[in-house]
This record gives sequence, C-alpha cells and structure tokens, in this order.
Amino acid sequence: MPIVHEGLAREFEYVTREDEREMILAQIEAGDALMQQMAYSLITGDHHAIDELTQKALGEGREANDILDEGLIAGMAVVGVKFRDNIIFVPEVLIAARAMKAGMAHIDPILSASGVEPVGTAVFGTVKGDLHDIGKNLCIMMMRGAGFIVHDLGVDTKPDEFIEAADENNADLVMMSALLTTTMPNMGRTITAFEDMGIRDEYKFMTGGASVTQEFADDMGADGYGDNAISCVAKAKELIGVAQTARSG
Ligand code: B12
Repeated sequence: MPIVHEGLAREFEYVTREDEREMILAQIEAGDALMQQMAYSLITGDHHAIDELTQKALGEGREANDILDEGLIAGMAVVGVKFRDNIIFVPEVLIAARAMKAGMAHIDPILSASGVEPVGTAVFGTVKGDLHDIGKNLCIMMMRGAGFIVHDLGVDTKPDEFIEAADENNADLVMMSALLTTTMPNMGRTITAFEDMGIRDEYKFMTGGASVTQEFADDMGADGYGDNAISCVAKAKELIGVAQTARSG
C-alpha cells in the first residue's frame, strides 16, 4: 500500500538517499494503514500508542514478524536516517527507543516462542574505559529485531570479557562500540587478545561508534564496520553470509 498516513509521508521526506528511499519505502509499502500508523508513532516516540497499536495488531491476528518489519523497524529506519543527518538528536532517539521497547515487549515473547531459527549469534559491548551505550543499545535492538541472538556485555568491557562471552555463547560475531578517541584503540587491543589466544579466526569482528571510520576499523584489523544501526545489521548479515532482506533495515 502506498503511503497513506500524512505524518509518515512527511517523515519519509527526510530520507533523501536514493538507495535508502527505495529500501525503506519497500518496507513501509509492505504494510497497511495500521502499520503506517505504527511506523509514525515510533518515529514520534509515542510509546503509549505503540503499546496499544502493537496489541491491537496482534489481536487482529497479524504475524509478530510483520508488525516488527512493517511497523516498528520501518519507523526505526527513518529515525536512524534522521539521527545520522542531524535532523534529530539524542533525546529524540532515546524517546523512539523507548517506544520500540514498548512494542518489543509484546513481540519478543512471541518471536522467542515461535522457534524461528536465529540468523546468528553476537556478543556486543562498549569497550574498556568507555561508558557510552546509547548507540550500542540501538544497534542491539535492531540486530535482535533482525533475528540475531545478541548478548549484551554492557559498557567498559575488557578484552577477557569479550573472549569469555564469545566462547561461552558460541558467537559468530564479536561487536564493539567506542565513542572516545582514547578508548577506540581498545577495539584493536581486543582483537589482539583473541589473536594471542589463537582464536581470532573463529569470529568476525565488527566495530563502530561516532568517531570510528572504515579506515580506522581496517587499521584495527576488524572484519566489518557500520556507521549506524541500519548498516550495522546489514554488515553483520553480510559477514556471516545471510541474505539481505528489507528487514536488515
Ligand atoms: C551522550 C553522550 C555522553 C553520555 C553517555 C550516556 C550513555 N549512556 O551512553 C555521558 C554524559 C555519560 C558522556 C560522558 C562522556 N563523554 Co560523551 N558524548 C555523548 C554524546 C553527546 C552522544 C553520544 C551518543 O549516544 N550518540 C547517539 C548514538 C545513537 O550514536 P553512536 O553512539 O554514534 O552510535 C551509532 C553509530 O556510531 C553506530 N554504532 C555505535 N556503536 C557501534 C558498534 C558497531 C559494531 C557498529 C557496527 C556500529 C555502531 O550505530 C549507532 C546507531 O546509529 C557524544 C557526542 C556525539 N555527537 O557523539 C559525546 C562524546 C562522545 N563524549 C565525549 C566525551 C569527551 C565524554 C567524556 C570524556 C566527558 C567528560 N569529560 O567526562 C565522558 C566519558 C565517559 C566515558 N568514560 O565513557 C566526546 C568524545 C570526544 C572524543 N573524540 O574522544 C563526544 C564526541 C562529545 C564531544 N564532541 O566532545 N557522554
């Protein structure tokens, strides 16, 4: 269905990159008016509306997956773009994240009970010395929404903790976030710690965070980098050989 929700149509105009317009529009158009209302409520951070609309959609017998893809993730994709392009800032992102959480609270139990085969397993932490976790949490939420099992290691995560968690959870991906110039090198140190243990090749490493660049990620010896939650999911899927779908955001 084309975009019929006026507010959502206005919000969609913030998506200006041609490739993103195409992908996000496909996600939106896969849904109907109710899904568009959800996407809009997510973008505007109306967590009460998301709470009600998610229950309504489930009550109407819609698939949890569809609600996630066509409503919540479609909305969050627009939020990610607006944030990257400095149209909205941290408070708005946090408010949208709270709305996403309100919807996920109803969807999570259904998805985990449905026995859908997870696409992969990741351990994800903010590196040693760094307490910034907003971006990490956003990435984790999108990764989980895309079907990954993600073990959240929190902030100030030491190399040993990454190693232990990756081993214990039989992870495919080790994902690190860092926002400070002073802590970014700890991503490289973490990879080196895996190398020292002789287990570096058992995992794919991904890095990200506001000041991290592709070049820096390459220098650190990472396998992948993403500059936002959308590319984070897309790259994670690429690295473990999962086909891209609209759901990768
Ligand atoms: C919020 C914030 C804080 C909060 C953190 C709250 C929290 N729970 O996270 C608080 C107030 C605690 C804080 C503290 C500090 N901060 Co601060 N903080 C910020 C701020 C304003 C926003 C960061 C943020 O959350 N952005 C929103 C999220 C969504 O974006 P993001 O983290 O970049 O994540 C996205 C991508 O990068 C990517 N991504 C993130 N991680 C990963 C991982 C992977 C694997 C992938 C693929 C992608 C990916 O996807 C995310 C979603 O799109 C930034 C400024 C800025 N513009 O970045 C400064 C900033 C990062 N802080 C800064 C500083 C200096 C500090 C302090 C040292 C200040 C002080 N003197 O005490 C302390 C350090 C504390 C510590 N040890 O970590 C500097 C860093 C400068 C530098 N280059 O080193 C910045 C850039 C501000 C500035 N311009 O000076 N900070």
